[in-house]
Amino acid sequence: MTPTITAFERSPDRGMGLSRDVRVRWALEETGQPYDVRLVSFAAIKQRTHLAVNPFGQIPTYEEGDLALFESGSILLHIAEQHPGLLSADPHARARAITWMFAAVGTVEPPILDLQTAKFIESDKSWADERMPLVKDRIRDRLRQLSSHLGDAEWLDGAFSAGDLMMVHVLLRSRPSGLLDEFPNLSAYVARGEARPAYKRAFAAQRAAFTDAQPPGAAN
Ligand code: GTB
Repeated sequence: MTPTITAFERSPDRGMGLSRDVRVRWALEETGQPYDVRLVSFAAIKQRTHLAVNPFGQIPTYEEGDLALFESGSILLHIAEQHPGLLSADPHARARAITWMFAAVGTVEPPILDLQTAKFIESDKSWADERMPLVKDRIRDRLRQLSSHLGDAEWLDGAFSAGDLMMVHVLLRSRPSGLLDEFPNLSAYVARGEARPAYKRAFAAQRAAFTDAQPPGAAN
């Protein structure tokens, strides 16, 4: 059965590929799975129909027959477990790839999200400017550790896996701040992810959804 995912009809990132439906689209593209997309508004995700699928009122969600999932990590793991291409058949390599998925969402993503909060939600606070260097340094700490682990390797643990997919997408969100560029091997790692045909298809699909939703000439 073809799954249906949700994505914003007008993504706040203006189609730059940063919204979390992109990691799900990318996983479906890597594994060659067709999918449908239900585009939703900010208002709609706070209403009962959507809350029945994601009690936190967020995208992405994933519906397949009578299975309804939320949390991009859980959706990605489900896809990777159902279809070959993102997890090794070797049990240890598989477990390590899942570890990297958790590391991406649980260890690397939180400080990157904190910078968004600092910039867009807390910027009017009296202490905002004073706190900003700390927020950025916490991201740098994680990027430095990851950079040191990756070294000259192509991917985090041998062949490209669901762990790389999640990590690349998490790191993309640190690029607009300029922090990713401070670590050339991580920039190159992200660029390798973006160069994958499956990523390009996922990016193009979310970009098209954004531009289709805009009045002519509004998107750039
Ligand atoms: N832990 C959940 C998961 O991984 O699925 C987090 C899901 C989440 O935060 N979803 C966001 C959402 O629905 C959209 S992706 N937010 C609405 C709300 O919470 O009310 C987050 C996002 C938003 C904006 C940008 N951007 O502008 O760059 C990037 C990503």
